[in-house]
Amino acid sequence: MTISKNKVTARAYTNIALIKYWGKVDQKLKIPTTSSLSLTLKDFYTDTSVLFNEKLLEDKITFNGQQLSEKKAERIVNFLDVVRDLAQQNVYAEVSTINKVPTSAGLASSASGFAALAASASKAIGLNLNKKDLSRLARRGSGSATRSIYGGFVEWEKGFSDETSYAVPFEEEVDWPINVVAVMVNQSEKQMSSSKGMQISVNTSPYYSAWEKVSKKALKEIKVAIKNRDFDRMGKIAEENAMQMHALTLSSSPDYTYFDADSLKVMNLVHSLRSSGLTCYFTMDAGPNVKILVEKQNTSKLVSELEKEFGSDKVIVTSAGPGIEYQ
Ligand code: 2P0
Repeated sequence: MTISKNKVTARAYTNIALIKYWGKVDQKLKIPTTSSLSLTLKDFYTDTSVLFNEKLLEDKITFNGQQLSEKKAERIVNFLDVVRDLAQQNVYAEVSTINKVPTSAGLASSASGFAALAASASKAIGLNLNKKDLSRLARRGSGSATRSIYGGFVEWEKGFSDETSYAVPFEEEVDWPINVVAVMVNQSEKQMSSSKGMQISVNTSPYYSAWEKVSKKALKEIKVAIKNRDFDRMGKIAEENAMQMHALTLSSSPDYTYFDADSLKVMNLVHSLRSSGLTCYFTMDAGPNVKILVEKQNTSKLVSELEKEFGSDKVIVTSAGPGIEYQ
């Protein structure tokens, strides 16, 4: 194994879960309680460059051009330790990250962030990982990053150990004209991190075992809907699964929520557009922004309705994106 003399740059795209991951059985290894399924997105990504350098006395980490404080860098340094352990190397790294994802606003910046870091750091240190092992490594950074190794529809099989918990592509090349419309109602950092929130739910929500049961069934059903190109069925399952996840936050002790007033407004608008014949479904993650699934022929109508209510700067249209890319 040889450490690269040149910096290695990788790009990873974020993903939105249609069947959510919300809880772990193992905190350190990030083994989830349930399997999940996502769609990788085209317009939200992270570029990360890594160079391991014998001369460094500590890891040096910059994020969007700013050097990170020790506290903010901690999670990244911990991840680099995992990479160093794996490669049996004791060298510090220079890491620079450019994010095209609003951080901590529920658009899974940790998904693209840790997937890009896993890809660039493992290659820079001289590990030549296949995609399965890259997915396992990305999982050590952030659960949702496990899925961002692949493009298109991706399933994260929960497994039961470090060896058995990784993502597999369900449909990498998506030839289905669907869009995801993100409504950015609020870009401020979230109060409750997903790591913390999900564990409170696992430990305290009386509905947690029901969640494990229904999401297993929903995963099976959504895969059939995707294969059959049944947009209505896919959207309905995804919307229901998102609300069932958010019911876990509301039923936790202490209770918490990622909804804010505008999130509810978007959800209500989706319901009313749907009853007026415009087929679209929403999903929401660990932040107030709402993502709407819509078929391409209905996108412009949906966008104009959203823009009337929230303004054009708040509405972003994207679609299926690719897996990890090296530059
Ligand atoms: C998901 N989310 O499946 C779910 C749905 C948010 C809501 O994965 O603790 O940042 O780092 O594994 O991956 C966000 O949680 O949490 C997430 P950790 P992560 O996309």
